[in-house]
Amino acid sequence: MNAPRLRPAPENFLDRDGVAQVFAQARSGRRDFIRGAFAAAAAGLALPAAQAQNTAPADGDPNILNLPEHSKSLGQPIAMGYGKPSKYEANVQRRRSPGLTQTTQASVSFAPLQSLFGIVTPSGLHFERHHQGWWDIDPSKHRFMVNGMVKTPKVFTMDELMRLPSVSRFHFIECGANTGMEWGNVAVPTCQYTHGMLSCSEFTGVPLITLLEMAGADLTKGKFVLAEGGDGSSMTRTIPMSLVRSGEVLVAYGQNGEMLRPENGYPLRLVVPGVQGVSWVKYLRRVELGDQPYATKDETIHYVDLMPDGQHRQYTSTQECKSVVTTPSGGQTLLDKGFYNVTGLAWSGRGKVKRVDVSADGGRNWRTARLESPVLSKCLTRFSIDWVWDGKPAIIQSRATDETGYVQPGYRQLRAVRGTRSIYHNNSIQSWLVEQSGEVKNVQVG
Ligand SMILES: Nc1nc2c(c(=O)[nH]1)N[C@H]1C(S)=C(S)[C@@H](COP(=O)(O)O)O[C@H]1N2
Ligand SMILES: [Mo]
Repeated sequence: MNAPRLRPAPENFLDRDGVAQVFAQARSGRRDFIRGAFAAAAAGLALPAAQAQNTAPADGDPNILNLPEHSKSLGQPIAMGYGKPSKYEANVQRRRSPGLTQTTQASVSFAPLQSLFGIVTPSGLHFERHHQGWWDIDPSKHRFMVNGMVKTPKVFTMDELMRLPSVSRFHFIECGANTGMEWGNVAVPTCQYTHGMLSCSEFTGVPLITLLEMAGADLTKGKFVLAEGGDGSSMTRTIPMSLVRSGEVLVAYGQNGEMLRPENGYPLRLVVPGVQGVSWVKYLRRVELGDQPYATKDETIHYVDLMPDGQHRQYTSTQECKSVVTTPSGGQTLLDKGFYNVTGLAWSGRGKVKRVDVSADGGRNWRTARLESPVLSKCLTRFSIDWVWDGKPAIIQSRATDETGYVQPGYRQLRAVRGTRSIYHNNSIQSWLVEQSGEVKNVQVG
């Protein structure tokens, strides 16, 4: 049995020009554009770090006793301060796609899902979506207000919030526009770009219901809250009280054991499990209790779904059940036939993932994958399955089912209902073509 060997996408896999070219070609509707991007990228292929470092002598080698430097002499002094990843991991980066937005402040950086293990996204690799740039706000000056249908409107300092009973929970956050470039046809080459507006963290904070109760909220008449951010984008979203009342919605300051990162909303953000990222208002400064939806710009002009009949659907906030194989995925190369651990992520905005099936023949046959623990509600779930590649072309897919019994649709099924001109809530089955050469490409089937 061969050890699994994968060549990661090299650092310069998609340079600025490469990506611009991919998007330009995608817009012009060409279906074979990915080939060009891959050829361009292949020119920059570097020897992977792990291979370059592999200087271990073979059996019988007369140099067998030549120990490497790190086994013979003193190592580095303690690192102290805030730790950093190995220099050999320098290609594991968030990446921006220049084709998507015109300015760096109103933009997205995608998480490198293909390089991650387990379910937690390291905070420094969490995807970013800013409508008007990020801020590093002085927590001693930050205030959070609760008003509207409450007896006593309240203004909290960070110190006051952090004295209250807190909870810590693992949840995914997915931008509603994740996979949004792929509605009409294949548009981007890697899993980072198809699915990387997705991350998962342990969030720590105070349930919003606690703060509403402290302000004497009218919980019989109050049906919705408005959440408002402190940045210049005037990010405002309506959240139904049914979610708030369950205790799931958090006013969070912690992420993966430390304070939120500035780009993720430091010092305070809303956590709305299962709901698209835009409702997770960052730099949270106010929540107002009301009796009807607020119909803000971010839920009437933006974040609506264009249906095939030309009408727009509003308030489609839940992220339906979805999954993606992260290894092997677009941009990677299988070096050899033989054994591989096929692995990926599954999630549902409606609860726990119940099952993931994997196909290696474009959906004709399916096998049920292993779900790695923990399997948590509204959280990423890691799945994996054994696969022996026979060296022939193969199409790898994953199909998730959640605890409500909902099954992730394929493109034919999804487009029959949603058409091809939407942006948001594309939860189709993803297909990766493994070519005879071992190169893996983004394709769409069924
Ligand atoms: N204040 C504020 N909150 C915001 C945004 C923003 O631009 N400003 N972007 C929203 C969108 S569209 C998404 S997808 C998520 C992204 O969160 P992240 O940057 O932590 O990944 O934040 C949401 N909250
Ligand atoms: Mo978003």
